[in-house]
Amino acid sequence: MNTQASELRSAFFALVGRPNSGKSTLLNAILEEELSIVTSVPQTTRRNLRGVYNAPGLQIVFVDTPGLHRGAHALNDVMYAQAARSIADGSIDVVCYVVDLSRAFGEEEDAVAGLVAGAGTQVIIVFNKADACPTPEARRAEFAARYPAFSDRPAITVSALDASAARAAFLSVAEPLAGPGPRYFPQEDLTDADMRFLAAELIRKRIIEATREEVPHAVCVEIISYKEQEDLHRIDAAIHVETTGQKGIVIGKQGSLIRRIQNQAQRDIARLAGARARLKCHVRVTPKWRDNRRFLREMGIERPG
Ligand SMILES: Nc1nc2c(ncn2[C@@H]2O[C@H](COP(=O)(O)OP(=O)(O)OP(=O)(O)O)[C@@H](O)[C@H]2O)c(=O)[nH]1
Ligand SMILES: [Mg+2]
Repeated sequence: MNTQASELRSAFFALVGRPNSGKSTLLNAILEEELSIVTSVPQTTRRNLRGVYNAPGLQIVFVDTPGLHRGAHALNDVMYAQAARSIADGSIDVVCYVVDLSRAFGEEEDAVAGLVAGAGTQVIIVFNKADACPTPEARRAEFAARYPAFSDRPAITVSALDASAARAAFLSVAEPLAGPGPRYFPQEDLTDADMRFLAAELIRKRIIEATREEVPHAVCVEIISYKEQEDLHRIDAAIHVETTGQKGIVIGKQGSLIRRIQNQAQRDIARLAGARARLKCHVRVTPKWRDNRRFLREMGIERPG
């Protein structure tokens, strides 16, 4: 459909909430693509990631953010600051506050609610994981009583795992909130993130899935080199962990785990790139990287602005 520039509507939406509430799952459901990595481990998303939704006459730029959580490391501070900044820096028109109905509300939810209430933007409340809550209506009533600031805000109850239903419910509330505005990104672009970042995320996702307890949080993936030769993408990646014990876990018995991670991530990258991929991973011990601000900047986790 041809649309006059004057008829275009657009908006920036941020997806915010506690870790593990389903922000990235919801983003992927809306975009109908596996753009942002999803795992069962809280604090999977570490950096703000933009994903672009296009419809005739409409563009919504979503910003998926790290779950708002106070942790012990500089990494946690950096992640928190990024998500909080996305709410407060004036670049966002609508905050989608993703609330996990399957978990009780506590101090962490209070902090998120406080930030969102003070955002000065439009707000949509997305009550997620309805399927995992025996009494979603009662939980919603509890939320309303605890956080009266949102009583007149649009709200939907969804299960982001049921992607097409969640997408439809979300878009019916979200689309009318976009005002007149330009297309910020070319219509064919799903994101402005590059293949280096997306490849590192796909590798990290496979490591998180293959390990447990502290290991997923202690892993950082660095792309050492990414070369595209015709239809072959050659990627060299360093997997940073904090201790030799963690290194042993990621490598596995006679290298069995790292080989599996490498093979799985190689397939994921090839699918995303639409090309063949050759991935080589090396595990390195970088003690206390989560408290090393320079390392966090070098890895692009902490970003200026
Ligand atoms: N049962 C159920 N699980 C869900 C739903 N939405 C997401 N999940 C699961 O919840 C977990 C976390 O989902 P994510 O999308 O990674 O959550 P997130 O809010 O992005 O988490 P962080 O990036 O860590 O802040 C994953 O295991 C998802 O499959 C839902 O509606 N119902
Ligand atoms: Mg996430």
